[in-house]
Amino acid sequence: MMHLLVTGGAGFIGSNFVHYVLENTDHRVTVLDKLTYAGNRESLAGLPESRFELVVGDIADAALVDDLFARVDAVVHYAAESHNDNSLDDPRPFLDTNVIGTYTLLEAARRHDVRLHHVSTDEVYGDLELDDPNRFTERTPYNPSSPYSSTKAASDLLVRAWVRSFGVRATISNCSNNYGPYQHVEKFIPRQITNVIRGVRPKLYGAGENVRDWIHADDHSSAVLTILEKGVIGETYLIGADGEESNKQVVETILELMGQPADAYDHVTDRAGHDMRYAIDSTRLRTDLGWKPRFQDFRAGLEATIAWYRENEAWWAGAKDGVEAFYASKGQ
Ligand code: NAD
Ligand code: TDX
Repeated sequence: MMHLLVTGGAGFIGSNFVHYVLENTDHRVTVLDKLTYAGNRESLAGLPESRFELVVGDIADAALVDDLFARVDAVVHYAAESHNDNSLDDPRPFLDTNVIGTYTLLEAARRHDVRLHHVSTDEVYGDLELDDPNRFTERTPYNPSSPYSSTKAASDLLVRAWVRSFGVRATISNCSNNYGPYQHVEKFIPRQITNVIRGVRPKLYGAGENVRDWIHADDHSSAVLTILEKGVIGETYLIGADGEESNKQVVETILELMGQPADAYDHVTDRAGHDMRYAIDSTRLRTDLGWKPRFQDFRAGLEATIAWYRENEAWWAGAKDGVEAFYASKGQ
């Protein structure tokens, strides 16, 4: 049994991880989350008080972080500004949270000698051509494209430096695109599902040929737990479930599953610097640590996610109009 501090635990992937840990282990969880526009208390509603606590605060608050690190056995670091389109609009919060916030946690891990797992993204590797036979591995050079991915790359490099220079006991994972419940409506899949629920046509950036490698959030959670328990200190593990799909294919599947014509979507202004393709080779994680994904059927996973958004309109309705006003101002 461990007492885990989960940063960003009121966000999409963090909240899925907290549910996963409380359901599948005996660990206790304290969440540290600033409850930005992306954090939602409701994603953590109903969890057992004996094993779960939410602390509202900033990961860049050194005094608060110091106090929390003194109380826990390990830290799983999800907190971040996470949306590429927002980073193109206003990069500053990405530097504050993703870079300075991660630095603050690393300094506390160093002082308290606490084990830390840093959650990162495949976007640090830049993008691949559609016909490239290679996928990202732990040896792919860093080449981030956006303000978001460059701050995530910076945070990964800080973790590596704190391991090597100060002996901090840390691991890093770089995961592909997640889908599942509790994802903010600004992101691609929830935006299109909630558009269709509202009678609005899905919006595809550019030609829609860009490819993302989809993984269910529960598979990301099981991988992070595996790395926390069995990962080698200082190592990086790529997490992916062989789920490459073009954005156009995803929109067509959502439309079909929701009873709409497969071509009932609009093409809108493309994202600046839009990465073409992400693809993960997760051989190291599977071979060295024995992990494998449980959700292999993307269509079935999407169907369950559509059902979740239909059943939980109260969870997302408050954010929808503001998000759509933001996109409309960008022609998206
Ligand atoms: P999210 O935006 O849904 O959630 C981020 C959470 O962090 C929110 O609850 C927010 O309130 C909190 N937060 C933001 N700034 C904070 C601060 N300064 N102090 C404390 N809390 C703060 O993001 P997500 O999609 O759940 O992503 C979580 C992590 O996983 C991020 O580090 C992201 O880079 C990484 N990741 C995401 C994906 C994906 O597909 N979404 C894929 C790979 C990696
Ligand atoms: O309305 C849309 N239409 C559209 O075509 C939106 C919101 C997005 N897109 C495209 C852009 C991308 O090619 O869909 C793809 C997915 O977009 P996002 O959901 O914004 O995800 P992405 O930019 O790929 O980044 C995500 O995966 C990696 C997460 O947001 C990051 O936090 C993570 O690091």
